[in-house]
Amino acid sequence: MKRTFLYFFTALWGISLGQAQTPQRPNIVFIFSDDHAYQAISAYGSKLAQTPNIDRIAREGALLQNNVVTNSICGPSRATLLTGKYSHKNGYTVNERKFDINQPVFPESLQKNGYQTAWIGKMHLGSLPNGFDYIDVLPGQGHYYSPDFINGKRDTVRHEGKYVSNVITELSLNWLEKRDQSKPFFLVVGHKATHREWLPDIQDLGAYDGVTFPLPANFYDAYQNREAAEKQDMTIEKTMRLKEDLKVHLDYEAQRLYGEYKRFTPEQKKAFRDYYEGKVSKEFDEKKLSGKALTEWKYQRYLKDYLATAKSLDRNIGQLLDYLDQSGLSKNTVVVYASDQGFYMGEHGWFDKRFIYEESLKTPFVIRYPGVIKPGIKVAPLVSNIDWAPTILDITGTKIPPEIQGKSFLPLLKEQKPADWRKAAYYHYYEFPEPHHVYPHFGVRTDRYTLVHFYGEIERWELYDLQKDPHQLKNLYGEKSTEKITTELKSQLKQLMIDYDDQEALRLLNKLVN
Ligand code: SGN
Ligand code: CA
Repeated sequence: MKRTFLYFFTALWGISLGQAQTPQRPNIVFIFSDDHAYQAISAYGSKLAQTPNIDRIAREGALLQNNVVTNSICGPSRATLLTGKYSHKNGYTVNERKFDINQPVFPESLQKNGYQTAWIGKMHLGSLPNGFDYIDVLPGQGHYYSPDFINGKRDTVRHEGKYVSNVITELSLNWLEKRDQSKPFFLVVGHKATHREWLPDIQDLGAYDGVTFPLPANFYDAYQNREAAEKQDMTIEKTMRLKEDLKVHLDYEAQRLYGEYKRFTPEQKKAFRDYYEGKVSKEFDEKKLSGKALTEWKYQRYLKDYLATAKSLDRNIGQLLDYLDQSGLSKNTVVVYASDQGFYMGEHGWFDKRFIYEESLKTPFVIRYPGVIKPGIKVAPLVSNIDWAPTILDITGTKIPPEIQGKSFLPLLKEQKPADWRKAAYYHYYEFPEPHHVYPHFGVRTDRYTLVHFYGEIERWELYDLQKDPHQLKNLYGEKSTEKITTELKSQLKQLMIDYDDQEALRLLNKLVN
């Protein structure tokens, strides 16, 4: 009798707990894409394309308006996700490096706290980090068609005839089905889309035919008084290749960089040929364009292919969300959608990333957490990708290791306003000269200004007032009226270097300001 009573009360207590507050230790699904610009996401106000499923996460959760990265390229950004640290601390400064697996990563803390962990899809770290019970990842950049995957046993498995985004969803759903149901989980779903060379799924070929995209306000940029911006090698006009990037008279038999076209099935090759030879190349030949008209045609083609890969990405996210709903997992699963960095969609005449300028500095980040995050909120304060690891640890009730450099932004997601929240974000980019000739630089971004110093073969400062010049066309550095703010920003920059212990940058800065 006594026992029945006890059981009854325990059960009641459990129910009321479940109703009153979200159960602890939620699952986390972290959907992590590659090079997906916020300018291409409708939840971020994009008019270029619709992304209904990413929007769904935003509508049911929070959208971060100012999520910056520490170093805007792939490998370094992924290393920051895993470590919650800057590149100079985790050692992964440039893409060519390999991630040093002898360092702590936050999924290990999750494992110790009873979580099952998995990374499926694109990882791009040059090594396989610890902290994952299950991996099934693309080697390096991976392929769009007939992709290979490396599993935990280090076996390579080719998914013949399939499109990468669909395989990633398939593998993720399989893992979710067969996982140990007695444990909460952390799953990274790493997507290859929307990375160059933008090969759409067959069903999305021509998805944006007939659409004319508006040119960004700063598409034509003379790079006046901005030497680094002038000397880069990432313009749509000069750098973007008609053949490999835009598939004009593509050589389907050539062993391209990634051997991508060798991986088509005969049907896929025919579909590509029918579309890119029969329509795109034909149009190109007929128009005989040159000068600005050619650059603008390239811009239109670039967006069409890029957004077609994003269409598949979004559709696949929808499938994953539907699965979470149908399996009953949604209510206790946090879903994040983020990209490894931002990307230029023609701003400054560019594609690619790397620069501290807005479109590659800021990355999309939306997060849904039923019962905790009020649906549809927008988070304005500066959040950094060093904050992602500690936030996930915080959400899962896992102790945040003291060496992590970021801070949990869970309070911001709960609409609290911590007085000591970051007022300025620090940035440091290294990779030079290949592949896009962007000079190394460090800088600081506040809610209103960006101050940056390019170093190496050049020594240049730039200052932007984002309120007056959101398109960053006017370098104010050295102008009389900006002396005071420049001094303030330099001291903020120095303080950030000290706080984050970037000794190499500090030495360079001290030489410049003393
Ligand atoms: C490749 C691309 C570059 C891109 C880097 C890094 N060229 O080298 O345009 O900047 O990857 O991208 S390609 O012709 O091979 O597509 S990252 O996302 O991995 O950092
Ligand atoms: Ca990337």
